[in-house]
Amino acid sequence: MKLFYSAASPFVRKVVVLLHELGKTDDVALEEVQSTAFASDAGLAASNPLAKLPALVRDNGTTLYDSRVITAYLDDLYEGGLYPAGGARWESLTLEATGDGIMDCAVSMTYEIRLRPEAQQSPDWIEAQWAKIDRALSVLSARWISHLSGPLDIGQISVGCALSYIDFRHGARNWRQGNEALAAWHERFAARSSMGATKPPAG
Ligand SMILES: N[C@@H](CCC(=O)N[C@@H](CS)C(=O)NCC(=O)O)C(=O)O
Repeated sequence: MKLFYSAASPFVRKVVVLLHELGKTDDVALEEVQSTAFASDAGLAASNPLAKLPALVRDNGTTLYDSRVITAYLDDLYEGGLYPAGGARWESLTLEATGDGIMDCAVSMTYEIRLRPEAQQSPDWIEAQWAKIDRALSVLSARWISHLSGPLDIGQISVGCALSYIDFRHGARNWRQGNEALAAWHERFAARSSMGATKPPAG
């Protein structure tokens, strides 16, 4: 299989962390692409009409996207157990959606700051996105620490990658203040070898 890949993307990182956790990195070749909302990579767009990363090309030639579909597929393929069965499944999926939603907001802020000409940037938009992240962090702190501290699941992987992305692109936001328990959980999660192996390069 082949994964359209960028080391800076938190959505891609989710997929690669899952592969590390399942011990299956050798099964998926990484194809690095430079693709932005303003300049889509042609090869990626041919496989995923939305031209978003990640996209997984399977050995039969069909492509899966987006990250949630890819992680669910790989977990199913390898019987990884990162999407628990029964009632716990909905908790894991909701936690995954929370992590993914934080990524959506944080990536949107990055695009506003890094891709749009300064005169066209909207500080109100950036702050509105941060307000969503801030609310989500408060809810993670208030209601999810026990789940985050339980057996590894896709929700933890998503939230771990989302928090690390905030550090990577929006480190000045000081998200740990007021979220001390979440910060302590993240410190432990970030020490996993899967996270160490998928650290984005600076820049
Ligand atoms: N919901 C998608 C979001 C993917 C996404 O936004 N990826 C970004 C990279 S971090 C991207 O490819 N952006 C390029 C674009 O918007 O054209 C997923 O979970 O895969």
